[in-house]
Amino acid sequence: MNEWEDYSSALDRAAKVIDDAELVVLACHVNPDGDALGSMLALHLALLAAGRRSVASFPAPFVVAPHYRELPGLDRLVPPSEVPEAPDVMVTFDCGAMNRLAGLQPTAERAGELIVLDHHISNERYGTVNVIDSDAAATGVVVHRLIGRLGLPLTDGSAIALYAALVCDTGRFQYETTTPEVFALAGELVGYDVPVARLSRTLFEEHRFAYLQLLAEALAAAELVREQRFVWTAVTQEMLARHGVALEEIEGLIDVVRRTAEADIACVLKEEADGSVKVSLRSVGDSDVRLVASAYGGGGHRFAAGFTSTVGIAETVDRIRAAL
Ligand SMILES: [Mn+2]
Repeated sequence: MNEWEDYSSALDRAAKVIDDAELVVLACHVNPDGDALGSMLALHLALLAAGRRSVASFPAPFVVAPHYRELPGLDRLVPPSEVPEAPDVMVTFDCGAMNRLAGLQPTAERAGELIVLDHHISNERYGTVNVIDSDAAATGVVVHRLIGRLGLPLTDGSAIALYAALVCDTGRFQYETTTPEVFALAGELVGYDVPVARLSRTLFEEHRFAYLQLLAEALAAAELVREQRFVWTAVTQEMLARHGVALEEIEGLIDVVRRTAEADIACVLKEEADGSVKVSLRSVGDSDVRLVASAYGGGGHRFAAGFTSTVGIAETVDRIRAAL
């Protein structure tokens, strides 16, 4: 079978498993982004609207970044502690590796059927059904096809969630993944009651003043390594505490840093409460940052990848520079 046939039959199998299930448990990766949340909420809302039993969650910390607050269905998520321990059917979203399920990994390991919906080329295919389209611009694209195969109608809520997934993972229709199919899907989605301008404002534009001040400090401290066309900055727990900003609030910082004209690779290092360092990498040139992230136990895409480091900020930067 070629890749597309493989994918298409996995999609059919996923639809059959979900259709036969009494209850489905949905989960996306830890620290969910717009695609993880949007793709999960879209299927959740479509199932609920059809009178199906669906429980959706994501691993602790059970906090949604403030810029996702307009996503529909957030009030219909449950904390991970309320997820059935050994579900017959579980579905994961945008989650390339089992360990990205963090506290919900044991639940996934106990699930009778584990359906993996994703578009990461690095996906470890840890499910019993792996529906992975590495050409898809977002996991939301895969979920849109699955909703179609399930014969479920799209609701306004599902359409908004899928639109958010698409607009987040294509960088507002600016990344190379923005194909004619992406615009066709976006066109279909905005045919529903999608508040395009309001979503753009909350997803990408609006920030608390405290974040802007932290941003100023992080940009002032950024370092440009001209000979490697590499730019990086770091945010420590001390900075977050001083500005009163939460870690999930600074997700968009990398998108500012990667604007640097003199760099092809941008990096933001975020110190977590436990002292580990979360590394976000972006490539705007030919470099494949997934290779760097994979070398340190992470994953992602050619142009956007990440990993977690336990050796501190300075040593992590040295290792990334050595890997470039
Ligand atoms: Mn994604």
